[in-house]
This record gives sequence, structure tokens and C-alpha cells, in this order.
Amino acid sequence: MTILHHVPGSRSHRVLWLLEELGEPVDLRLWSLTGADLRSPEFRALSPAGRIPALEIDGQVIFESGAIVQYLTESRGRFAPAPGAAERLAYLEWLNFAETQANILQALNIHHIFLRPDAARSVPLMKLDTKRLAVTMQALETHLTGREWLLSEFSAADCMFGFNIDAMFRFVPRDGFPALGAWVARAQARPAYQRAVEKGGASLYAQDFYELPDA
Ligand SMILES: N[C@@H](CCC(=O)N[C@@H](CS)C(=O)NCC(=O)O)C(=O)O
Repeated sequence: MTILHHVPGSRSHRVLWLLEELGEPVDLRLWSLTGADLRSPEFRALSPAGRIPALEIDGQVIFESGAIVQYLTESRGRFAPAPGAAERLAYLEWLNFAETQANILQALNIHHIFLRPDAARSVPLMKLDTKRLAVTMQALETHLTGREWLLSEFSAADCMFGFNIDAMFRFVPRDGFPALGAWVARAQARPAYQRAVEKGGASLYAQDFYELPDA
């Protein structure tokens, strides 16, 4: 049986979404981002840095969402251009770009949601990361203008943004990103995306938008 070690709304949503696109049954094992859960020896045996996700599949355990997504596409032969194909380089670029953006989103999540008391937050860092996030969103906006998906058809590169697409517009307003907004809506309308949300839980966020604090 395939088991996904999962936190709702986290990077494991990428994997759950792709498994749904592939039509592969999966059991979820839920963990918590707060407390000692992810630092336990039990979880560190699955994911050595204590990070979500990890996937038990085909008699092995895989950590790192990018590695999991690549394994699934290669072992199932779907949702990725093969090495040497025309769009292979673009595929690899966007697959990894998702993690560049996710690292910024993670820093903003920590500052806006997890760090307490508020005085523990660094407002200059929050401002810097919000600007860095907007740069990554502009890159997506430029690329997606005139396109439906990141490649000429839906691919696992789109799924790699499964954590990001619920998060981006919580920190940077939608104005000025029409193509990006349309791609997010298109992704969220996919039946497999919706099944993943239904099974795995929707979101880390209690608010639609998180304003930058003044100081
Ligand atoms: N590059 C890793 C990053 C994994 C990661 O940082 N996951 C977050 C959840 S989205 C996590 O486990 N955070 C817990 C922590 O940082 O302690 C991947 O893509 O799998």
C-alpha cells in the first residue's frame, strides 16, 4: 500500500495531487508542523531532515517532494517530457523553480503564522521576502501569458506548485497577475486537485490575505 506522510496545505499536497492525477490509491498518515512530531525518531527514519512529505511506495521510502514527483513521473511514464524531448529543459526549470518560490513562502508562513509572540518576527525580512515572492510571481505571470499550463500541456511541473498556489496570493495582491490568477484557478478546478483537497485538507491559512506589519 502507498502511504503519504502528509500535513494539510503543505508541500505534500503536490504529491497527493499528482497521485490523484495518476489515479493511484494512497493512504494518508497525518503529522503536525508544530510540536515535536516531525523531530521524532520515527519520522526522521522516513525523512532525515524531519520534513514533509515522505512517500512509502513500491517497497521504498522517498523524501523530498521534487524527488517523489520525478520518481512518480518516471516510474509511471506520465506527466513529464522524456529526457531529450523538446520541453524537457523547461520542465526541469519549472519543477525546481517551484521550490525556489516555496522556500520564500515557507519563510513568510513562519513569520506571519507560526512565530509567536509577534515581536519575534523580523519585519525587514518579511518585507524582503514579500518583494522576492513578487519577483517569482512576475516570472510566472510572464511565462503563463498566452499559455494554459507551464508546458504545452498539463504536467507534473504544474503539480509541483501544489503548495504554492494556495499561498502566493495570501501575501501579494492579485492585481497585476491576470495570467497567474487564471492558471491558479484552472489548476484548482481540476477534479484531481479537488479530490486531493477533499482527502488531504485544504489550507494552512485562516485569512485570505496577510498584510505586512508596519514595524
Ligand atoms: N525541499 C523539501 C522541503 C520540505 C519542507 O520544508 N516541508 C515543510 C512543510 S511544507 C516542513 O516539513 N516543515 C517543517 C520544518 O521546517 O520543520 C521538499 O520539497 O520536500
